Amino acid sequence: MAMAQLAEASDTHANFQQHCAACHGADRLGGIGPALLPDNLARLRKPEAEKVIREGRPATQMPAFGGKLSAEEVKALVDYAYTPIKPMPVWGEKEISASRIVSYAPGSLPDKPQFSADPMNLFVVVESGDHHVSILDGDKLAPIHRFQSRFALHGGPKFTPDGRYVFFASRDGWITKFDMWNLKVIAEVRAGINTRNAAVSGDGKWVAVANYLPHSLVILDADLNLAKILPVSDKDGKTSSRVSAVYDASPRQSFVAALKDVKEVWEVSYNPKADEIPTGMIHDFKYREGAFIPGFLNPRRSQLDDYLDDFYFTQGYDEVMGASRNDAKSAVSGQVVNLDARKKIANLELPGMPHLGSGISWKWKDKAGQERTVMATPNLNEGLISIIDMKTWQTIKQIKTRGPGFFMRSHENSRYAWTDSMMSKEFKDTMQIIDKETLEIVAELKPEPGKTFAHVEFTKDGKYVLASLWEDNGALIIYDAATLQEVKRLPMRKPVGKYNVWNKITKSEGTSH
Ligand code: DHE
Repeated sequence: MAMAQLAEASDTHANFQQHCAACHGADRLGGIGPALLPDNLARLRKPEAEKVIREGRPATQMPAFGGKLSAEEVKALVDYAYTPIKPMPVWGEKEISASRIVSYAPGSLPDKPQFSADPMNLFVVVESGDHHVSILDGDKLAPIHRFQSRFALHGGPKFTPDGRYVFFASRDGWITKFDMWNLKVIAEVRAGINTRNAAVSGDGKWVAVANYLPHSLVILDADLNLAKILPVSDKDGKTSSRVSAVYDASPRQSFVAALKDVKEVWEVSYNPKADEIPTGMIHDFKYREGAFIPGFLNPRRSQLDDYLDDFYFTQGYDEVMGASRNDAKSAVSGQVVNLDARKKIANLELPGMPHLGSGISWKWKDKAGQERTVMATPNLNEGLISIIDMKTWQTIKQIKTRGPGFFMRSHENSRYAWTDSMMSKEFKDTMQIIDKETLEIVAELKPEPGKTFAHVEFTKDGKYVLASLWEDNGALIIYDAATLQEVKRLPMRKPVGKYNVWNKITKSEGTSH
């Protein structure tokens, strides 16, 4: 390498360490941000990647570097990100199993809650300011415990059906099992190098982990022993893929995974009888014509016309309403996939970049008094909430909001749905309240001008709403869900998501699953 080239390479390396390493990892293997490797960037053309560095990326924490780096420096960083790492780090059976830490052996802790609070009305609050988790008593609206978490937890923590255990996933692959009744971390394992999220099976026996790196879906048992690694690629094994997300579909006794780089959706059965059902046969325990499962913990692939980056289940878990993040400007970016027909059955009219994973549903009466189930989704790119009729798949209303938002929440006992505008510079401090009957915005809350205000969760009975003042010296601001008056503040270090045990395990229609 000539001297000039060497100097350029070392500048690029220095720029990477200064501007990129904190989020994407000093070794480019990912951290709070995704891994920057040619495989992971396959769907992004280089000029687009340069634009992302210059202008930032909507809906993420990726800032704009256009003011700090020259066009040549940006180009050099992109070339660096598209250079393969050799040898690629391996994270397979040996590495996963060796990483497992057990702090309390199964069965060694008492089988009843070691506190007086209602175990069904506890909240788990992720505080990303100092990477801690707080446990709150949802009746007294007060913390009962706080502990250090792994670095950069992301996605919803997932509970076992009895609410006793909760599993957290960190962006760098750690899965943590926490005993809610004994308030103890009991086991941990590193299931990947760069992880999206985790799901817990409806029978509480399995944990599925969706990875970006390596390209795998990892199945653990409930004690975090490795059960199976499913390498993720297309049916010919030619193109491997990151997993966008995995969710539990309890009524189907399966995990459903969305893939980022292959146009397929995967369904992995955890039905213990799955091996007894020959592939291609109609199975009797859940009769559906043409449905079959290819055995226990094996993926059943459905081929799609488009990628599925983000999705929402219908109540029966038979359909997923999904969207790709390919073309934020396209008018029709959504699809409905029936998991038994194993194909797209409808298009969804969803402009911008809908965030279906944050969708919620409720029963709504139209002008003729006819009851319908509607689904509402925020939009990461535009200030609007799309309301979709879940029978006809038509968009019945687009509600204009202050700005692009990330999350939505409601509760069966509340007439209001809450949404934020946290992706907007001007209105990130404003929460808007939608009347679920009239589909109109009826109130706005801006408790601390200029400070990010987003993500709410209701108490078990739906009487109070806990909202995040999303700042390092932030707070949970608690509102009366009916009068919308503030009732209390609990100081917190950048509280992100919060999750109520009851709402989660009963799969309340107002919260994420
Ligand atoms: Fe998330 C959930 C994907 C950026 C905070 N986010 C999820 C889930 C997915 C997802 C698939 C559902 C997981 C589940 O329920 O287990 N998130 C993505 C992205 O693709 C995106 C846009 C880009 C990325 O960086 O990966 C992204 N997410 C963010 C953020 O920048 C947020 C605001 C801050 C952070 O901590 O990283 C963020 N995501 C969250 C939260 C949830 C979440 C708080 C859980 C929501 C819930 O209430 O269940």
